[in-house]
Amino acid sequence: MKLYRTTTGFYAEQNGSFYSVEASDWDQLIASPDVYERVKTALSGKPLSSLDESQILAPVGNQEVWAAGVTYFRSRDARIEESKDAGGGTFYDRVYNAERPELFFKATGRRVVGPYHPVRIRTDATWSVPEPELTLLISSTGVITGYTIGNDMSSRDIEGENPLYLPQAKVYDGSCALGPALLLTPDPLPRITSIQLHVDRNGSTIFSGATTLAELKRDPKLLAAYLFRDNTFPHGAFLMTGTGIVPGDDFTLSSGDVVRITIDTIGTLENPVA
Ligand code: DO4
Ligand code: MG
Repeated sequence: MKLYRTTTGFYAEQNGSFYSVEASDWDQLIASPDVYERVKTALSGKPLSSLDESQILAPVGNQEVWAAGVTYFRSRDARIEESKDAGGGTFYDRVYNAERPELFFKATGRRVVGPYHPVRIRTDATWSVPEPELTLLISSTGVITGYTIGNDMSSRDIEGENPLYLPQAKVYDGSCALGPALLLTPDPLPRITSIQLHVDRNGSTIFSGATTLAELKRDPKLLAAYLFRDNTFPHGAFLMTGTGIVPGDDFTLSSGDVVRITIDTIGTLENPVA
């Protein structure tokens, strides 16, 4: 079952039919550990004929968005390479193998864009990439209650110059896209779930890549548990789980590119680059 936040209200989707969800407060709804049961009651209502895609908003209100890093071997390799001149390389290998994951603050709701809205590259960056990431919805009680698609836009030249610049490489207006829907399920997603990234420029695909959750080194439940250690999230939280797809070193995003991220069973998140 999927849940959408739109300009006209909240909607559940089951088997291609859409139902209005009676709730007035998005934060309260998605922070609840019972969000699945609460949204399920909508399915006894009259289905709508369709949902206007242009009305879909990012599924985030007052939640903080956090991100895990170096959770795939491909990300470890890429970071070692980009930071080797700065002497940062061994840190990435060490965090890939450590018990404690890398977790960093990514965005407030204000910095997040929804489907079809532009993500941004920093004006002072020269090497920018999208990072397609399975994103967890975590209730205020620390339970994973759903999933969405995330784009952790990143400035590789800035983080490569010095790992201490990570917050500047990662956190800025339009640096994060989430959506289009929340897939609500109490079950972990299968390891065969695929994540695909396409970047189009002038109508042609200039980069495509794919991975699966089998390549994700960390258990999502453990990532959520680390995030909730000594931290409370009254509105719940989103946690991006890291990228397993990194384009080659000669690739950088340009204004006008279109980024499409597809995750099996969740959907496709599409954003132009401003
Ligand atoms: O450590 C730098 C960022 C890592 C990251 O964002 C990722 O692996 O997805
Ligand atoms: Mg990332």
